[in-house]
Amino acid sequence: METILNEQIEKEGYSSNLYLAMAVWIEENGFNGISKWLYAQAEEERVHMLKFISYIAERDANAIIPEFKKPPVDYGNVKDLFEAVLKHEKYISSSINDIVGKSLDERDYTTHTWIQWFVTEQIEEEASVREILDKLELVGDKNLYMFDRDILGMRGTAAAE
Ligand code: OFO
Repeated sequence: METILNEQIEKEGYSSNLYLAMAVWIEENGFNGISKWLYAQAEEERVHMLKFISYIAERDANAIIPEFKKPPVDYGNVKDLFEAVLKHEKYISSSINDIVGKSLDERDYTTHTWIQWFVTEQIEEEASVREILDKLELVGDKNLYMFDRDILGMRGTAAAE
């Protein structure tokens, strides 16, 4: 269990860096709304990483801060970028499911209960990215200015600050 939880530290930390890299790229391309959404997302992923670190420590195990691979520097276009976010979130959901499965295999009901917060979080995160992709489909390439202006209304207040 300690190993798989440590692996998740790396995945959450990489998620944070990935969204940061996306935020920087999209900001350079003039989409300030989308970049704020991504900066807020990067912050959330950092908080997720910290939750794993403190849970491991609480269970009297060793949390290890890993090396992170470098995220890409170019994400194509706005739609490609959000497709990449969805793909990444699906990957994270499946790794959270692996932790759920392992906690049951090992009869570690404490971890099983604790990880449920992430199960719910992943459902919400995937749904919110799907909603964004649906909106992008609706507005089409010509109205990206409006999409960029409105995206901050599609998440909590953190991104709007
Ligand atoms: Fe996007 O999620 Fe962390 O867990």
